[in-house]
Amino acid sequence: MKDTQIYNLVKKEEKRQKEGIELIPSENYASAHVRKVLSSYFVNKYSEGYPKKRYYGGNENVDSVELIAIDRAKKLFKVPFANVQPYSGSPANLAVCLATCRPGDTLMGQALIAGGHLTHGHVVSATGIYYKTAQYGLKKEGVYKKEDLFDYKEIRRLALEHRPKLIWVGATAYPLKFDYKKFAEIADEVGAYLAADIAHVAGLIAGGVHPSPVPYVHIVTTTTHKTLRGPRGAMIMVTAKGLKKDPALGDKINKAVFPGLQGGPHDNTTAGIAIALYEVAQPSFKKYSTQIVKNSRALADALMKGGLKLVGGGSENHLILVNLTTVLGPGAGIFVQKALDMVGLTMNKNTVPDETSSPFYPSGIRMGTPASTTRGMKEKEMKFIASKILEVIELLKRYRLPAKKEERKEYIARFEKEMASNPEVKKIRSEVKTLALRFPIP
Ligand code: DSN
Repeated sequence: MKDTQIYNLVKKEEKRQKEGIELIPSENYASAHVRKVLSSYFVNKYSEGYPKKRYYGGNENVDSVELIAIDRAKKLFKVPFANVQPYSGSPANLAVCLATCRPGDTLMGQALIAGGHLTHGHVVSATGIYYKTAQYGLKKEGVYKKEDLFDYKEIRRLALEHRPKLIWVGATAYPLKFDYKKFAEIADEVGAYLAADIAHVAGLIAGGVHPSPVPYVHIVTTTTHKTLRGPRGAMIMVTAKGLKKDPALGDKINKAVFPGLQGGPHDNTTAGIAIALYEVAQPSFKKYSTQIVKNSRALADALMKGGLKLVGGGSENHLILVNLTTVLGPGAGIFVQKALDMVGLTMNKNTVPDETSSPFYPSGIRMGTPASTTRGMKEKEMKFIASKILEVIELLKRYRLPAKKEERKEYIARFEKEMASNPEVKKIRSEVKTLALRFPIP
């Protein structure tokens, strides 16, 4: 029996990934070993509980796998406690809230519109529904300069006013390094737990090219599939500072993950996490993470030379956030995302800190270099990619997002039709494909 419908889609997705260049900064290619273990016999097992304390039998091999994954996480990030069971980043963050706050307590995080994550207390997330939240943004002025974009005076003022139990530091769209010490000073002053969500930069931290929050924060969460190049999953770690503040914090995290929030862990994913952490600990990963940052800087520099305005005045990590307003008007992210998709350059539309449009029609695009660097691309290829992005943007200069909402759907459909038959788009598509095929995916 063969389900040809799904099989054909798998083949199509393989072709899409091979022939295009992935620039979404939160995506990457897991190694062949990681992908293989995801379809191993561990996929069949139930193992609620924790190693040596399971509810069902037959878990002797699962226990060993999970203990190895925990041990590797602890060694890699230099922490005394790790839980590797969260299904992904959002449940991991909710588990942290569950472990540290009671429903109705206040937590604080970076606003989504300013580059933060939904699970740091946005109103539509469970973290903003079951908890009161205070959200901080970036500085009002100077966010296009290469200097720390946080307004610590304002964050401190908010913390003193709202007295949160938990403060989040970490973002999904922030192109510079974090100063975790400054956040710790504020959290310590108000007696809050400080949790660093390092999902985007975990691989850079492990590779030594981004500062580690571990000396300053109590809790660290990360997904395992972004710069860590593992399977889709997550980890929650507690630092020595966290255990000093609350010796039961590890137990509270464990209880929040299971039985608080989840059922049986995905043991095949746990095995994939263990393999990914082994790969991250190899010397070649340091070279990889160093190259991610070099590539991001090269791509950012070439885009700025081409006249684009970048949040943070460039990139210090793996990520670039472009404000398109000056070249294409407000709300132009959708045109750029769609047109670049057509030429095989995948990235996402994103809000910018001084957004004048809306989250669905934002004025920015977000891109990054983890996936292309995994394929072996270097600065030369980044310059080429930047030149193709600039060529596509040039083609878009005659389009503007209609101010009237009811006109947008039709306008965008016409734009897509015109782009699809544009010979220049076809030419760029073929150039991108030629480059992509020179750099195989794992
Ligand atoms: N979806 C992830 C990202 O793209 O940054 C965050 O959850």
